Amino acid sequence: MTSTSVTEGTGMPSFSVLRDQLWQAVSNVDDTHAVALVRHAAHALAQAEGTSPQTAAERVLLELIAPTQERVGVEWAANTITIAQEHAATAINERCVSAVADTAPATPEPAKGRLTVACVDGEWHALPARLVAEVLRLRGWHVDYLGAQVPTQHLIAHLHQRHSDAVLLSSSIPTHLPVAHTAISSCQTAGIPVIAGGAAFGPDGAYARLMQAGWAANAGGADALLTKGIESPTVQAARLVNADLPHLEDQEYTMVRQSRRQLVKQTLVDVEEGFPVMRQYTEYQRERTVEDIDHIVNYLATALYVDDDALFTRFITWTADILVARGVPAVSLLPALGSLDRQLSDFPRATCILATARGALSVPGQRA
Ligand code: B12
Repeated sequence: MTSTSVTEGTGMPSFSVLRDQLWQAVSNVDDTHAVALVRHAAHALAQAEGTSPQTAAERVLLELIAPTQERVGVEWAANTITIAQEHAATAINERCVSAVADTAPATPEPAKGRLTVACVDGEWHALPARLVAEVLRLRGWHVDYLGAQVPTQHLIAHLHQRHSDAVLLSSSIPTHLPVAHTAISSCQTAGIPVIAGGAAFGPDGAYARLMQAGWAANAGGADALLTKGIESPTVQAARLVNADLPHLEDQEYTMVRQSRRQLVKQTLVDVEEGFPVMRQYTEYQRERTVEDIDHIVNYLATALYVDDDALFTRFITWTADILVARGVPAVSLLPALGSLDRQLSDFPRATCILATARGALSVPGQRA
């Protein structure tokens, strides 16, 4: 990683050492140490390299805090930290973001333009959006940061009230894509350009393009796009989101969404039949199982929405890895997938998506 060598010879520890130190601090729930460390890193980097406080702050946000936050996810997935530790670490990283942002003065006027950064409705992952907002602010934009789960109608009202030049929408969880699509088309209908970002939109932003939105992998990419000038959509009568997705005509998405409860219920019955031991589950274990099945149905519906079996397969293999890390064999997902396959036998796209995921789970020697 180039960042490691950049600090060489400056008397500053390398970014990889700093990342380890920050990880130690957040995993020990030592917020005082974590905040002091990132603040010191921002000051020391600006001095050592003679860069502006804004550039140094951006690098600390993206090369120190963001990877540490990603590691939180990796360690949780590997079952090496608890959910409580994950929450504590995230809270500390949020404090670190504020501390680093405060090391660089506010945007000198006039700003490059006025932006709104928000998470789509239902989306709790605010930290990725916060990082984007802070970096754009450091790069000279005036940014209104609205945080987690912003209902679309309130977002639109805000954009009008504040005369935003563009809106940046963040989503981490793919099951929010249908809602994100509505938000994108509503903003565009109001004449405001949209840049979408975050893991939900797919590895290369394919789902953002499907929804006719701009896309950037990170804040730097968004800055470049905005500076170049993204096309302002012509104000038009409410754009029907279905026009972007002709495959929705087959109604498979709508039917799966509408019968979601029944699908979850029947899948639970079928899985219990296959695993009588489940009848001895505690109330808590049963609730978690229902929740897991509900996630599976929800991801299946989302894969139908964007017409991409890879979305569902990524979710199933991710779930399998989580289960394996907790001592549960990945094949335990197969009965649920089999039950859904039987219940949805009249739906060709759904059965095809399920078959691809089952194939990915059944690769011999893997995840069993
Ligand atoms: C912290 C965290 C939470 C916190 C969020 C708190 C907060 N204030 O943000 C809480 C506990 C609330 C949470 C909840 C859940 N989470 Co969570 N969470 C995470 C975790 C560990 C970190 C997220 C993060 O901050 N990442 C760090 C940032 C830097 O990375 P990033 O997302 O890639 O963002 C960068 C770019 O994508 C880009 N970007 C992002 N947005 C935008 C927008 C624009 C416009 C642009 C241009 C760029 C851009 O720039 C960012 C900065 O460089 C991730 C693991 C991970 N690896 O990300 C899981 C993760 C995202 N969560 C996950 C899950 C499953 C959930 C829950 C469903 C759990 C549950 N069963 O309830 C819920 C969902 C809640 C909801 N409705 O949204 C899964 C998702 C898996 C999947 N395949 O869908 C992950 C991947 C966990 C894992 N390791 O597997 N979570």
